[in-house]
Amino acid sequence: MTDETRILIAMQKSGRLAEKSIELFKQSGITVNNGKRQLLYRVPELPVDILFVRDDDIPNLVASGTCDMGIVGQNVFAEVKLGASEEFNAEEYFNLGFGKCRLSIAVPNEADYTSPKDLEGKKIATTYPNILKDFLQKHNVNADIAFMSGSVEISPHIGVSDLICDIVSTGATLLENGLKEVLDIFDSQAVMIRNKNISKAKQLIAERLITRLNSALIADKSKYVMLNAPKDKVKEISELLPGSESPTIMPLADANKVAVHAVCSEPVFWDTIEKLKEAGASSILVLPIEKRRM
Ligand code: PRT
Ligand code: ZN
Repeated sequence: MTDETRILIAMQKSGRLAEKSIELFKQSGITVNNGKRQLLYRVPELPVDILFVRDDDIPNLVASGTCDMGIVGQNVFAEVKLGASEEFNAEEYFNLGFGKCRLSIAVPNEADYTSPKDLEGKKIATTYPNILKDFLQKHNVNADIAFMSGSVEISPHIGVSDLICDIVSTGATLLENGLKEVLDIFDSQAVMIRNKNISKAKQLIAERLITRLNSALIADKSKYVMLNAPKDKVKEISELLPGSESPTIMPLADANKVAVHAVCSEPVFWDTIEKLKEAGASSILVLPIEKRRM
């Protein structure tokens, strides 16, 4: 009988998602310690326990109800779900915005590629046979899938495959291996998944946790912008501030200018700064917001 008063979340023990997951929890005011010998961690601030495992095990741990929720890449979740022989009792719950990558088809630099039809009869090496199979079926293409658990990028050079279907982030690995990315078949990011039959009591805890994570994610994107603006340009400059509702306008010693302070809920990119300057803004300061309660 599981404890109905706490939820158990599966998290990657070490790897690309581990650090970011812990960081997000910390930004949400939740302490997580994945001490090397510790597999189970009891969060002090919320009725939440964390189980540290390999990412590949997370979808099934959640689908089976061993864990209530889990943080995993959408690529791994889709791969396990597509390969499940019976009803899969886990679902995507909340996108976490980190761990972004894509599953792409890549061919040797010298090879030609124009459309999925060019994959017909080819041998494709991948760690994601189910997602690839699903893609090929949708495009009515018959190809031979060669499963590899790692080092997929070297397979065309050693004659194991004609081309590959692998995770790409910056594209540097493909470049180093003389391969070119020709088709993105699946976009991924880290996602919180949950068991479909989670109890009402646990659902309430899950919602409390998600509210906290969401507020940290929003705060991460939000910036506090301070600038000085000519009085007659305030309206134009305020409209340039991304995702800001109503900025605070304050007088300055120079009677022709005012100070504008605003919380921008969307990213403030360099081009926004350039536009603000062009519109007459000066002394522009963009500050991170540590946390925002909702
Ligand atoms: O030990 P465990 O089984 O838990 O971890 P793992 O080694 O299986 O996974 P890990 O930690 O490498 O990745 C976890 C998740 O991070 C993946 O399932 C993706 O959802 C996500 N992710 C984000 C990535 C990448 N970016 C990424 N770049 N996963 C893998 N890569 C690899 C890719 O396979 C390729 O070898 O990085 C290389 C390509 O990177 P670029 O930047 O050169 O294109
Ligand atoms: Zn793994």
